[in-house]
Amino acid sequence: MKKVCVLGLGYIGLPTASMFASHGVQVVGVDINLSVIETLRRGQIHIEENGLQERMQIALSSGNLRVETQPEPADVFIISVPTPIQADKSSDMRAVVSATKAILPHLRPGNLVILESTSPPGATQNLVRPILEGNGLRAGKDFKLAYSPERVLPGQILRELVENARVIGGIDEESAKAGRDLYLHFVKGEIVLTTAITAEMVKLMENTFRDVNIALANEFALLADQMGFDVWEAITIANRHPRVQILRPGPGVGGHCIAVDPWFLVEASPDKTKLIRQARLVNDGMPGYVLSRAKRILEGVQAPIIACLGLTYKADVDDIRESPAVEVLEQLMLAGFLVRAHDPHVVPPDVLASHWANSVEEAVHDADLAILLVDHAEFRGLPPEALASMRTPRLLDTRQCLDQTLWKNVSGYEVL
Ligand code: SAJ
Repeated sequence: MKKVCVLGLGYIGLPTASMFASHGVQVVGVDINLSVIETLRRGQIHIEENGLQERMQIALSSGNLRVETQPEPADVFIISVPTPIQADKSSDMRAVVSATKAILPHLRPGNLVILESTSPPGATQNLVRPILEGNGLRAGKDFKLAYSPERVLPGQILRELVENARVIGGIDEESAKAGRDLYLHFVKGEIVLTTAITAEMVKLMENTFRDVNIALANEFALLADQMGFDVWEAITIANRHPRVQILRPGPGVGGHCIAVDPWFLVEASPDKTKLIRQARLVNDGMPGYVLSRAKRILEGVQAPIIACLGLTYKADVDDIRESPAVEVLEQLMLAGFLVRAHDPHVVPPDVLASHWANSVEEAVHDADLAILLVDHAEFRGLPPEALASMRTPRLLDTRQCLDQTLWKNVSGYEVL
């Protein structure tokens, strides 16, 4: 029976810790944020994720999961802390460095250390390994070290943790095999073993693939606006081709993964990543494009009020990190528009308290334009009557998520 210490109890660490614990493994979950630990000790979770509350309670009541603010001796250490980018788009690896340093006093011969945080290529070998070797133990000889990225989709994390294929990149073959034995506790998908740098690149390539493809869809939407064709219809028809699968345009790309990870590649090799960089810039330009559409729609309207529906980075989650919807809201405010915001999944941050509406009705009342920024389930079924109390009913649907049979010919309705 192994004891696993999971460092970082966020969107990845908490589901992973709960999953191991509910499959009979003794787990110590560690987070430096005391309020997270207190919330978890009360049996509550600090993030929204389908089924996680129940899974965590099963883990806690089994006695297999404990949560602490400091790591302790274990057989396996899993690092799942945030790796954001800084203002200049370079990677911020401080959390990985400090989590690795926190493991060091507890590292014993025979241990396995796994880095799960999305990291720049080479981080396992060049950043984590030297820190862990600081007390004289040698990676590969005295302890095992591997990189195994999380590839789960927020909103479906618990299912995908089990069913997705899992890649484990060892600094040597023994490390990769030890990782496989560990994840076999709950992973039912294929487990693929490779080298650490390949596993790091697999993760970055997957998210970059998606980012570049979304950028292409967004660029088609910009062309459609200029040339006067319906981008959604054109994409639907193009996708009937057996080898074409164009993604969906939208107000931009958010979240802590796809909007971030491609920059790790740009940082690693600026010369070789021109397409990747350009795709990031296209996607980051979309909130500004939504602003320009709003300005065009509201030309000549005196002191217009805009209702923003949805603030999260995508549908049916509570995560507003790197959210293009928040960026749109901020740009509208900077441009001097009066705004209201409503999102059924979000507790309003203090800065938005005076702009917050608790329902769609409250948000659109007397407004001149509603901008649908997130295709939450709560919004998808909105009927045109939902706009009845607006000063003039106008809706910009940036996700084409409303029922087109109801909305297509409604006056004041536009899609991105
Ligand atoms: N988006 C579009 N158009 C699309 C698809 C997505 O504008 O056609 C936008 C979304 O609205 C959102 C952003 O892109 O703002 C990203 O959403 P997503 O659903 O594509 O991905 P994430 O960030 O929730 O999760 C991704 C997943 N990666 C891939 O699909 C390659 C997931 O599997 C990863 O585990 C996750 O990143 C991660 O943690 O890296």
